[in-house]
Amino acid sequence: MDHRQWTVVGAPSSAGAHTPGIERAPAALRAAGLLDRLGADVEDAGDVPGFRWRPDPAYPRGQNAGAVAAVASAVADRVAAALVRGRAPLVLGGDCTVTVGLVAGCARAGLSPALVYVDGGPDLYTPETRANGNLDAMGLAHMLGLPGTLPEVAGVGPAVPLLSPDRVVVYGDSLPRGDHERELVAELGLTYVPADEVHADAGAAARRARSVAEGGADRFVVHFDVDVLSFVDAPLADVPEPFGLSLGEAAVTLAELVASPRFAGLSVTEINPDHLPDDELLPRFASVLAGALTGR
Ligand SMILES: [Mn+2]
Repeated sequence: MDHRQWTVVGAPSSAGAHTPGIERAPAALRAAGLLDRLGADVEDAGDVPGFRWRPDPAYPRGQNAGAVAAVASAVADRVAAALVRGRAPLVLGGDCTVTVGLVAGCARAGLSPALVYVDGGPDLYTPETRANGNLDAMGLAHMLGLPGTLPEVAGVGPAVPLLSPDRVVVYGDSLPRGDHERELVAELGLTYVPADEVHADAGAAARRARSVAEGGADRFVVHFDVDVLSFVDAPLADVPEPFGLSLGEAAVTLAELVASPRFAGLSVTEINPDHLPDDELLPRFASVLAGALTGR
């Protein structure tokens, strides 16, 4: 896997979050040594213009939608430029809506990718179902073009919707039965690999996700929200989740997905540097992540 040529794109934006903080993650990941660990041929495409969260009283149910769309569009440009040069984009968020940019960038490069959505929740809310109005809980809903989603965010790519349900794998959450998003996953017919399946055998769970993604499209991308991790084990996320995967389970998952010849790119989202308990966790995370991405 050392042959994979990564192009890092920073997206320092918390536009879709509840509060500021995660816009500082790309700089923190660079300072933690992530790029040095990504092989000899890593390239840094720099940061897109960022946005620090602020309240959006003009549209409380879909806050900062214009900024979310602008950031995603700028990410899409740099992702497309990397893909057409045969490189693998690694998008450093930023909030989860940067993945709209990853998928839209694939579309701008002429691909119709599948998406493996590794996240503590599948981000299937819409402005109608999310009172907080934080768009980072609505990214996948916008890529699927669900009713009630905002045209400026759903329309970042050349195609609307960007994704069809048969090209989506929802991976790693611990949502209880009866949960709104979990019911939507079933209703939409998305492939579902819950946390329990990963705990039982992370390699097997990842192989199932990979095989569905490989069968769904010529290429696929991966979204990795660190809130899929158990917050007590790895307190990185903007929004703490009590249940979750271990860092080791996430690493096994990412390594399996990135090893696929159909893998096209990855986003890493929702790291809040203010939540780090010490100076050790982020370098350790960067090392584990880079190991998974380079097959080491
Ligand atoms: Mn998320």
